[in-house]
Amino acid sequence: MDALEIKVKDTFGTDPGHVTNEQIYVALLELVKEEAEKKVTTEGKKKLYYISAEFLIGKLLSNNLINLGLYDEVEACLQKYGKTMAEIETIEPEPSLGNGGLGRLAACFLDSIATLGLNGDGVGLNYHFGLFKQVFENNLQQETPNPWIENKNWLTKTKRTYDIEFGGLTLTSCMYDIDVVGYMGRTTKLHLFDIDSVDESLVKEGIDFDKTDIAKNLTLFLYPDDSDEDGRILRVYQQYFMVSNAAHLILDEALERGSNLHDLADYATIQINDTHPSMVIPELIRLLMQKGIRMEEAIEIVTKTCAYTNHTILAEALEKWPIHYLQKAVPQLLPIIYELNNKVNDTFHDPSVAIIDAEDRVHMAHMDIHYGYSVNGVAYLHTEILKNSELNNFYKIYPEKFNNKTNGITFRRWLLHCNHPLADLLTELIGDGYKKDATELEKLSAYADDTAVLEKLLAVKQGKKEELASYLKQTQNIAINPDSVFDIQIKRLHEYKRQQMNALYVIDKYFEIKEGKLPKRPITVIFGAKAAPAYVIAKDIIHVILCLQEIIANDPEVSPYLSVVMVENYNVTLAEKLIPAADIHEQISLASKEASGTSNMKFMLNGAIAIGTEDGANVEMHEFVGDNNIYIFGESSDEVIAHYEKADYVSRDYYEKDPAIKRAIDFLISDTMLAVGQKENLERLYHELLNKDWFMTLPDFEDYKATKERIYADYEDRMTWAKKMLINISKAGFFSSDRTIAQYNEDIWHLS
Ligand code: NBX
Repeated sequence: MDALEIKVKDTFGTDPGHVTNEQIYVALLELVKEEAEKKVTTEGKKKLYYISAEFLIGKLLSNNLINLGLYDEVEACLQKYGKTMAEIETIEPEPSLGNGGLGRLAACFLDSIATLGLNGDGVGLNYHFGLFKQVFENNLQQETPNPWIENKNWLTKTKRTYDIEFGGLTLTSCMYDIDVVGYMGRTTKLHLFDIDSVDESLVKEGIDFDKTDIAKNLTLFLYPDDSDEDGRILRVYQQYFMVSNAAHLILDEALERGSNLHDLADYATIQINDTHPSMVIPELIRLLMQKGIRMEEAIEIVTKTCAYTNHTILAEALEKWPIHYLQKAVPQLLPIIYELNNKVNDTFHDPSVAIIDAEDRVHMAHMDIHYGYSVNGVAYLHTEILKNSELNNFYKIYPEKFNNKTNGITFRRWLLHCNHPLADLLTELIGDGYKKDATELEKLSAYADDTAVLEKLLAVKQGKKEELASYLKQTQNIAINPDSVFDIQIKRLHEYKRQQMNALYVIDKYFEIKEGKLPKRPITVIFGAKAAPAYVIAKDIIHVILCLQEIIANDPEVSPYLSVVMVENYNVTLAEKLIPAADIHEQISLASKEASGTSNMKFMLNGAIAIGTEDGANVEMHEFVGDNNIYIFGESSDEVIAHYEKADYVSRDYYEKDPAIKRAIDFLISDTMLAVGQKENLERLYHELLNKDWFMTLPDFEDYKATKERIYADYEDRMTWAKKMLINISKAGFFSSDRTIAQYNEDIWHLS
């Protein structure tokens, strides 16, 4: 009997043919948990704690089965009983415990930490509601709650609990674990802290709730709306709860393994994922002092233990907490933060590197840089910008702390799991060594001129496009033409990512088609994006895209040649369907603003071709594949930074100079748009683009348009295109998170 048959027999007393899909799901869940438990890694004196407010893990079942080497057996067994993994997978809810790239990166990193057999765990929060579920109504985004914890799930409640003190309130934590199964290797843990008193019934309409009752709402939501003060203070409570639990756990485990705490840095290293966990620094100092260590020494110990990763140069995303928030939520940290600040001021006499600024706000990143031993950016260009401009004053003080760790993705989820036909083709051509060592993908380049192989590659892509088309039809009632070019932009909605530039291009194309200039092949432009609930302009951009979708679909002159689709509730599960089906992917951020990007890597691995700016990891991709295999356009990061320094960008100049831009922007408030859209939203975006446009939509438009024409024309030479696909795949090995994690370990963590 197969493992699944045994499990179903033990649990339900029958065979898989006589139970529901839900029961099969439960049996597989148990099976995976048992198998994973056998492989837990705990070796090594030193342990890594990757603390992150987000772990966007996605569905786990198929991925875990693949990593355990059980997938094929289970799939074959299910087939015997007339079922498929695809059916079973639909039962699993997606844990959406993250916003976007930062959270998904943390999940990829855990997979690689486990796969490489490193002694390291993730630490975060057990949000009861993940990132909101997006629904579209009247071409507008609405947010609804997104629960994911059902009776049977991946969480295992442990016995570990701590009393966490806040100003005037003590809450008892409990720790849940999720097994992180590495590829053919070992298992590590994701520890998610929670409290028992959370009250899900606080959520009544939409995603609003009473933000003041901390004992009932502490872990209710990921990133509760922070457009008001109560929401922001709740975030401070959440962050402190996360890091205080982490600090207790770290000290306890170090003591258990023989540390005397003076030597903590030999037993623990902490990676602070952006500034959300930064309070771990003062908290650890506080706890060490409680254990009798003098402050000076406690500061030294912690500085040798903590390392910080920066994910953004956007000023508004760098956390600065008003002191009075901390005073309210975590008064016990203030004496320590004041002391850390005084030491900095006494040494450097430079307000630009102070921890507390003149407006009494605590700069979390500044604390990390002074009191951590490593500061890293997430792609070459990003780290250079940190060193040479954004954090230059810090770089001058601590050049030795700064290092780059270009992001990576796990090839298990983003190839083996999401694209079986491609993985099979690769295995047929170059063997399966690439599954363990991604650099072996290079071997593929031997087939760059092999027409039979190129034909097969195109066939795999076509199959995935057809799959996506039927999936979207079934799940969202969206019809797309699998014989059109799939041109995809999926990522959080933000002005710097410039979805609005893509939308203006769509409008331009719409006019061209109306004028009789028809594309050689129909084009399907696909978007997937959630906008932060309080980010008004981002929601207006979604509105415009949805309006365009409706207008074009209902225009018989245009719809045979162009369609626009915005998928609803873009998440990891949808990404796994969209990425393998893409022909072209859009990485069109304003140069200097996208720290790295990681969807670019996923698309590349799946044989899609990028149109992009020289930004984030695009720069490295460009170097790897060369000019012929990527479409780069637009101003450089130096040019963009110069615009900001000189404040010389005037969007209206572009509007007046370029008739295509004028026509596209005017269309936003045309009768055609107003017939399907909301006046308020459309006019607001129109004025924003004309009068402000902080993220510079217009300077690159002309070059973008010309580059799009080139890419669509090149697509028609199918063999040359297939060669580009093959070269992209063959050069993707560098972007494996196994490489990234090996570098973190080599340069920062030093785990055995
Ligand atoms: O982190 C993203 C960057 O924008 C990407 O360029 C990068 O590839 C990725 C991984 O390094 N940052 C990100 O996702 N940030 C957040 O989601 C975020 C969430 C809350 C917050 C600030 C940032 N307060």
